[in-house]
Amino acid sequence: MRGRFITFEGGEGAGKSTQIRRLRERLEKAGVAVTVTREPGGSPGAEMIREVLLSGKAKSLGPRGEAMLFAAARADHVDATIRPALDARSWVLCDRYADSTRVYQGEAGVDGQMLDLLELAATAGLVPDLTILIDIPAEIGLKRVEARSHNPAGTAPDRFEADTLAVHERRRALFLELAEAQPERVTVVDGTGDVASVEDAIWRAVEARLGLAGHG
Ligand code: Z5A
Repeated sequence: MRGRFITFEGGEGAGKSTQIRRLRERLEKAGVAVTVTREPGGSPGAEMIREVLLSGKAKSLGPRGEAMLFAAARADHVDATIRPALDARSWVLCDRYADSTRVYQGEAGVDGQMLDLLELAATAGLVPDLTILIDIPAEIGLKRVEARSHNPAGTAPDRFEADTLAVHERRRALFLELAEAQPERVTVVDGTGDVASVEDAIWRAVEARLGLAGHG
């Protein structure tokens, strides 16, 4: 049996990376093999494209050009990392996937038909079994990212974090619209609670939606 494919979505500082680490630990304790990966990136070719995108070097290509680069990175990631892991019966936990292109590049003006074409080209039909949307007000997420950037181990804001609060709020609304349109795939988890309570909500969603029987 093939592994399960779970993606995490949400705005900056929503807690995706934190919760992926926690879910990985819980799944491994339950005897499930887990592969953690991220977008843009997750394979050697896609990590090269990540650097170009997040540094802002590709901004001059415009939203459509950036969308194409995200799609090129995703195609390599799907082929080199995600499909082989699923075929090896590993559960794949992926920090962002195609919904992020819909929201970020869609908000920036790339039209729906173009996004459909790019998604098909990049994923060749690989759709997540479950998408966890961690929802928080943009202001809270940005404060978390800001606090992290003051930490000596933290990172400076990237090309997309630097956008205005209004842009971040529109992205949040688009993520919620997407979840409402596809409730069978996307579950919304309130990300404003403490790390442990968000972790529990995600675990309940994974148990309810995917179950664990037959794995491990
Ligand atoms: N992008 C795009 O435009 N199109 C696409 O197709 C794709 C991506 C795939 C990737 O950035 C950027 O690319 C992204 C969208 C765009 N825009 N930005 N920026 P990234 O991979 O570098 O970053 P990110 O995905 O936005 O993740 P993030 O900002 O690092 O956030 P996170 O992973 O959701 O959060 P975290 O690292 O787990 O937590 C952030 C901080 O909050 C950290 O200090 C935690 O300790 C703290 N935290 C976490 N949870 C909590 C709770 N519950 N309470 C309090 N504090 C918490």
